Amino acid sequence: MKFKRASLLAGLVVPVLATPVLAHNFTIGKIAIGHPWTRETAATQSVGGGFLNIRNNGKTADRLVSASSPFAAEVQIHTMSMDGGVMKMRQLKDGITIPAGQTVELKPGGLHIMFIGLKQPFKKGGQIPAMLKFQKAGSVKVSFAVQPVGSAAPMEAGHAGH
Ligand SMILES: [Cu+2]
Repeated sequence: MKFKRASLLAGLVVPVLATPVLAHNFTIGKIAIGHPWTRETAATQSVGGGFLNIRNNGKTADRLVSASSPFAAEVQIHTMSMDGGVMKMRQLKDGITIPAGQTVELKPGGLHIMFIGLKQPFKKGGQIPAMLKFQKAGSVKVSFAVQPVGSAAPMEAGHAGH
């Protein structure tokens, strides 16, 4: 918080980036998942983005095919890109390929998990349980750490259409 106050005093608008509180990891077969996180949501918010790193330590490609969570009516896999200055999202119905020996990053402004129809607001410091299903490695239970809302979150505008 000290950092935020200093920024305000300087008269600058500095995005306060959400920093991981603690690293947490999950593995299933050759797939290693690093620090799934999401953002705190407002009471009126019905969607939330989920972010994580997925490493494939195997010798063949795998694919994140679907996800689910008891905290959301539906969980989709999304991509986001700029289209004429507007952030656009679309669902990746085939999921995300994780090439052999590579890491794919799901992060704000790019690939992400989309929690839709939130059953309760995501509270800062909480954990959102979810199941990620991989084509080859199978299903793995993970939890998304709820981090504070970032002041320059590009997600929110893009999610207005949900
Ligand atoms: Cu989305």
